[in-house]
Amino acid sequence: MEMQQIFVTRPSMPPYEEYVKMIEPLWESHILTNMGKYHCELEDRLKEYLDVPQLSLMVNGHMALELVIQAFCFPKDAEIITTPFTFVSTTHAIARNQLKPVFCDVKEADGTIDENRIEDLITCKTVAIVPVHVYGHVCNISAIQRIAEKHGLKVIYDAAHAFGVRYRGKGIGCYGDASIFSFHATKVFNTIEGGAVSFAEKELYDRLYNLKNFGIRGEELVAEIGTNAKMNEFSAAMGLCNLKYIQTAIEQRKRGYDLYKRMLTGLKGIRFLNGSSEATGNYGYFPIVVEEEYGESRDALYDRLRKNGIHCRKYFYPLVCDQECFAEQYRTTELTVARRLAQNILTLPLYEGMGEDVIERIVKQCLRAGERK
Ligand code: T4K
Repeated sequence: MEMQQIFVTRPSMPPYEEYVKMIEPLWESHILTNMGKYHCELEDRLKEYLDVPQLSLMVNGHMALELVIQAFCFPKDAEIITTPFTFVSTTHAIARNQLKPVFCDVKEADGTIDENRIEDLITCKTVAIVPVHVYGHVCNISAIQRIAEKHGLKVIYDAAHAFGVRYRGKGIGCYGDASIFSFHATKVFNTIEGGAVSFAEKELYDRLYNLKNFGIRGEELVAEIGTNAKMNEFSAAMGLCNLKYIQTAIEQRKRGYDLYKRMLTGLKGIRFLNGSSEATGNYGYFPIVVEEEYGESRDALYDRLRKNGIHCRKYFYPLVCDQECFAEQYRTTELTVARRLAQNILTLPLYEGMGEDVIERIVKQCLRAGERK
């Protein structure tokens, strides 16, 4: 019998009939995009679910970040302090705005930006901080806010991984000047491709609207130079269907996450990253750190799992600053922890509806190399 292949994630999908029923009216209306009915409905529903004051829906998480950075109109060549331990999109969004990323080290415990190292990197050119709630782990929001206020900087959170996370009783998108979310197929909540920006300042809504719709304000009026980053009706319909099941999706992920933790706890050389105790989790990822005492390198474990049909990911290796497109282009900073983490990190498969037997199969492979403490 052929071995079942397991991938790092598997998109959540609503019941087929529900989606088909949802998209059927599109054959009547023929309105397929450009802020249609489902687009507006999803924008409202997400504002409510994410518990944020303002929200603008986008075609994907990347454009959400690229456009919100653009919306703040920072001077060209200004510097933005960010993390190298992220998906390349975070840095691309900064660089594509002709701004300079300055990479700050991260923390061993959760992989988020090390707030104690930010101030040393601030120069007269610094305009903003773009931290990432990596794996849905919440950054040290109060410390970052204090630094930003002291130096007059904007804070734009890359919350691509943090859908539905609540911190100190509020939606995660309420913090900082803005946050972006990703609704990509591989995320906790998906619209196939999609994303959003959340923010407090009302005026930002019009600005983002212009940027995502060519700056069009009327049939004969283009008010500014924008691009096209609108979400279409098929994606919005997928979002409306998936949103109905989000609670179950997160609960199922939590069950998988807890089972992994129970079964791997005590395995020599395997360390977990922990999110803040003041935040709720969305269990989007299950990263482990493979340390020396494990007796096998992260890469060897990755290869062995792969040979056994288990396709993990080294999220996030190599560090973004070491990628060919960025290497040696920006100011060098000390990134000891980030380098070590990137070298040892492995994200194990986790998704909605993942069977216990699948997790047991993965854990069995991990146990083969490690020794119980
Ligand atoms: N900021 C951060 C911190 C991010 O992590 C991301 C995206 C962004 C910003 C930008 O948001 P978006 O513009 O993407 O909305 C994946 C995702 O494509 C990406 O969304 C995500 N982060 C990143 C962490 O992971 P890849 O290159 O690893 O994806 P891929 O296609 O190799 O998929 C991984 C596995 O998932 C596959 O082995 C199989 C499975 N899969 C994938 C897709 C696309 C499926 O089963 N079905 C599918 O449709 O980047």
